[in-house]
Amino acid sequence: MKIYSYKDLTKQEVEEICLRQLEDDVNIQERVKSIVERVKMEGDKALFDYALSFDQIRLEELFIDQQEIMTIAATIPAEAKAAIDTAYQNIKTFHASQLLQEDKVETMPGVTCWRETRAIERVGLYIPGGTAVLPSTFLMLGIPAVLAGCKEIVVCSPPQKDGKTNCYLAYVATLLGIERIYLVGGAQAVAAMAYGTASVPKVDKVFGPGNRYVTQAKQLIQGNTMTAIDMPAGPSEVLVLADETAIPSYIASDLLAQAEHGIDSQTILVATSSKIIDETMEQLALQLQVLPRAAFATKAIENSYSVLVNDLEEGMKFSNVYAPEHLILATDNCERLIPLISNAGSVFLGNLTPESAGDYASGTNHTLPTSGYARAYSGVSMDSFMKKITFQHITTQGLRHIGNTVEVLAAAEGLDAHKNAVSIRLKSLD
Ligand code: HSO
Ligand code: ZN
Repeated sequence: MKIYSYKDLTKQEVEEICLRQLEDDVNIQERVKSIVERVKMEGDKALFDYALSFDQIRLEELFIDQQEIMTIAATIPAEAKAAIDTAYQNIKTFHASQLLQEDKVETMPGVTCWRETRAIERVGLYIPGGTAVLPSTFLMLGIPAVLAGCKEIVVCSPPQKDGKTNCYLAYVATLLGIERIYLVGGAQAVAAMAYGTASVPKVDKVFGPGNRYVTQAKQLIQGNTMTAIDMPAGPSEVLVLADETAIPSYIASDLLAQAEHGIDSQTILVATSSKIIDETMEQLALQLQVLPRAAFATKAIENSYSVLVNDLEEGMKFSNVYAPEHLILATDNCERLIPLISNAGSVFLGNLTPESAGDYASGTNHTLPTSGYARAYSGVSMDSFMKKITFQHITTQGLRHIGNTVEVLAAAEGLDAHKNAVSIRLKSLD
């Protein structure tokens, strides 16, 4: 892992090392375009064909139904069932707490404005199933979708080797009351949910992480259909900010937890002491030896780096330019740094708060902005599954108060019909 010294970096160099590299994009774009186009034109037929060519499965049907889901869910080991139950409760509690009703506001006497939330009616959840199947992602997307009251929740996940889904996803589906899982993966799943096919219903918004094909497909359908997406997603990443009180073996474990996601994951260590960096590298090598996914993690670590900073303020400056998906503050008195954070997806405070806790079970959502998008985007929350509709009501007294202001502004813009919509009413009041 490369080590930079912050004081030797120019502003431009800092920006350069904070850029996430996405190679191959033109290539992927072309391939995704043709997949999306084929799904749009041929619907189910394209999905059956892609299941055969990409997943090597000859599917009889594009989904498994409630009966099958229940049969598969029943095979879940007791320990995993209990863990999913605990995670489910915590995620539900945290997300339910976001459902606050805003007050009505009287901006002038007789002029009342307010907002009401309505669920997005049809949402599509993409649950990856490539190098790792992620029931945790099903919880993170399914719980807020159900709590928000989305009427139709379409779930797509690639088929397993047996042409079905696994017991963890099936069990989560039973908890959420989801009666069908579509066995469709990759860019074709995103296209199917955006355009709709004979089997897969069209949705209003597509959620979920995925590989570069899925990400590209989401971006494509966002531009070409009326379907929205949760956020542009890229490879997962973590930035650990550490001072002398940090524990190198813990830091190494957090870096590796991120690195094992995939070869393009990024793990950044920003530290105030080169001793901590050196000791973390030793721990990294040790822990890597016994990791089953060492091949992914090693590649990811090669793409990553450390930055030596003078103090934590300098470290926070770097972190805000990087805008990490996950920020771990492995520092003494870390609460004091909270006001300095301006860009991050989700923050983990102190030595005993690993990112894994948030990935699975503490309650916060793990669908977060990557690749620097944390500068402008938030992670998935209840808001992601709802729209806010504004309302207003004006009484006689209200119209008398606000009428002239509107008339004058409309005249200033040369929009007489606008002015008249007020004048005609004011006259009838006299
Ligand atoms: N770290 C991933 C989420 C995840 N981790 C799922 C394990 N399973 C992106 O936030
Ligand atoms: Zn993770």
